[in-house]
Amino acid sequence: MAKKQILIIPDPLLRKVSEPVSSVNTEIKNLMDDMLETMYAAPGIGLAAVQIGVLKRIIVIDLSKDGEKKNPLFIVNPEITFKSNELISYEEGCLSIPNQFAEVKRPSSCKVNFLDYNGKKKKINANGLLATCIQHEVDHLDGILFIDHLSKLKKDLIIKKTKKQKKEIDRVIV
Ligand code: GNR
Ligand code: NI
Repeated sequence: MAKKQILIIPDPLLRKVSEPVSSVNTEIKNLMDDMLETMYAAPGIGLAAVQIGVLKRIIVIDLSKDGEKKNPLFIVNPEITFKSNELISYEEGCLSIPNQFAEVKRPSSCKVNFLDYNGKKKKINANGLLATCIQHEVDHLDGILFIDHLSKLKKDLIIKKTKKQKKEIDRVIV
């Protein structure tokens, strides 16, 4: 396993649509292992392959808390088959938009068809934070970021803050 670098906005790759996986082979499993290691190290509760620069429709999620047994969820080629009319608001963050958080309203539950780590067809019925996280990650696969769900004012402010932060980091390194 290897920890990979996470792309930060405004990296243009983050705006591309990812391609479906044709077969969950060893190469894909190695990629999923790298994604999980990268997500745990960040740390984050979810990661899409595009965030490490790979345009494939793959997501890893782990909502287990510190000290609890790890509970990784590998999701390949997700298809959201149902979204509730009821919405729920969570304060979202994104590893590709470091240190910026905002409340986002999304359907409070959803149903998802996908392939698991072994390429087996699975279905889950998600609610609460899992439903939010799955939708946040599936958005990544379509080049969508949580800031796209905010007002232009909030979105532009977060983009500005992220650019300023990056400049400060670059100044320290150079
Ligand atoms: O670590 C993450 N936390 C989070 C919190 C609320 C809603 C979504 C997320 S996903 C995010 C990691 C990430 O950027 N995944 O793409
Ligand atoms: Ni994200």
